[in-house]
Amino acid sequence: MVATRFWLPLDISSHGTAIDNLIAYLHIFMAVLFIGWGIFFVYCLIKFRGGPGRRARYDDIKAKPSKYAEVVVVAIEAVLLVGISMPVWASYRADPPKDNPLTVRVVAQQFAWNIHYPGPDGKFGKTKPGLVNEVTNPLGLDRDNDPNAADDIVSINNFYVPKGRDVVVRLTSKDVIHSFAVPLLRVKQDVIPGMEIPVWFKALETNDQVREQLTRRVQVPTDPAGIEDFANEHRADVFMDDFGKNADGKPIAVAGGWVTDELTKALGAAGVTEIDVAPKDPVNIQCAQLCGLGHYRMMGQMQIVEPAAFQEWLDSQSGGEEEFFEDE
Ligand SMILES: [Cu+2]
Repeated sequence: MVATRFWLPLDISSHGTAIDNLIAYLHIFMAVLFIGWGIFFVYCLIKFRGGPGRRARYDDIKAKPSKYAEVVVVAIEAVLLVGISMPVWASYRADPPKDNPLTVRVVAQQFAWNIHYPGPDGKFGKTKPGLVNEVTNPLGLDRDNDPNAADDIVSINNFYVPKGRDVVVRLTSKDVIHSFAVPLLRVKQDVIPGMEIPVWFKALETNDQVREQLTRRVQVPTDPAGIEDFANEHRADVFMDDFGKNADGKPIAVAGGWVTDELTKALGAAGVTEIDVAPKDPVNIQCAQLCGLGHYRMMGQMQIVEPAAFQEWLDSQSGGEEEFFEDE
């Protein structure tokens, strides 16, 4: 809780609190160690320094207190590892959830995330490297010969999941090592070509709820020169409210719309001085391994929605070749 408030991003994951507490304990203990050893170091520099008629000492210190300090440090480290880290890791990583999880394959490539859903039959279709077409069939799904593949759904960079349900992600890569990282869900796992590695999470909030929490009030620039900078700064943001109407009765800015320089200008002209904005896609999927020249743009979005809306989205994806372009 404290950690989220001061230095970690928002936590919307069912296992997030345990991870955040662990990070906080480690930092507190490391701070204590850092200060303690720092003081001891300076003490030794002064106490054993050389001077007129005296050589600096390099040999072991035989005193008992330093030995006891070592033992205490080792004991605390053992508690951190065995008592705190390992239980968190065991409960989070040991067994995938079995209670009706949503299972999805995620295939990383330079520089995109291919999200593969099994479709209504619940079975992943076969993929063949020879069928890969980067435009129409990035996974090489064998839709013609494998009945399981016919209804599979592939989405690029847009990972739809329902709120409140366990999601098991089977991670693999088409080319190099990537890392599937979703900071808000406290998930990070290396993605290795030739291996399939499972990772799982349960999202406790939808994107709409996250956006509400990340809403911030900003000043509309009055100086026309500042408008371009303002729009640049907020290029990933949308309006959170409707803002007024212009002279002919048309709305100026509507909730959910992008913050652009035209709209900012129009708002300024209409006398609006403050607006509420929030990130359009607040839950990012990042690649956490430097995987090539385009690594920086290997960014996907989690679309966490209510279960009913998720089902609607699934139904709208017919399982064909065209649906990629809707998501782009
Ligand atoms: Cu990558």
